[in-house]
Amino acid sequence: MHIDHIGIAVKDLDAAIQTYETLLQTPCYKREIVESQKVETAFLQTGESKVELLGATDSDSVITKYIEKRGEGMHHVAFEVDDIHAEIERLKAEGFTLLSDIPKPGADQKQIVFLHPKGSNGVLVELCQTVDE
Ligand code: CMX
Repeated sequence: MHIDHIGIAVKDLDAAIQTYETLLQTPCYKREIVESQKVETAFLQTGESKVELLGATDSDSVITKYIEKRGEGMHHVAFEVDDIHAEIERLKAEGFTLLSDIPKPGADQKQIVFLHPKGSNGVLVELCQTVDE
């Protein structure tokens, strides 16, 4: 596993893109709506990893709920894996709570699955695997 990206929940995606473009001195290279998650994402490359800015597209998005409860901030850490199905089985056998047994389409050509933050010291962990489009 390696860290693919860090997800940051933001209220205003346009403003956050400007902030992180200035901070990282690199342009946002992709914006993408993920309908199934009710989020709009924006990606910036930093070294071998990425920052994923996450804005809600709907009032019942998990990002809306997250910001209402905890404010803007670090939302999840995503680890890239070679075989997401094998990792799901391995982590289930180790006692982790997976939010789904089946990977779902995420942004940036990924299949994704989440581990509940209660089982990983308060951090929402995403596993992702790059897929061909
Ligand atoms: N990081 C850490 N803790 C989190 C969290 C997060 N991102 N989101 C919620 N929590 C905590 C809450 O603070 C709460 O803690 P307490 O019980 O101590 O108050 C607990 O988890 C339960 O939270 P909740 O508000 O009741 O929310 P739900 O249980 O309904 O949902 C979660 C929480 C993690 C299951 C849900 O947010 C989820 O399914 N997330 C995965 C999907 C997702 O986040 N998609 C957006 C990213 C999409 C992408 O990258 O493409």
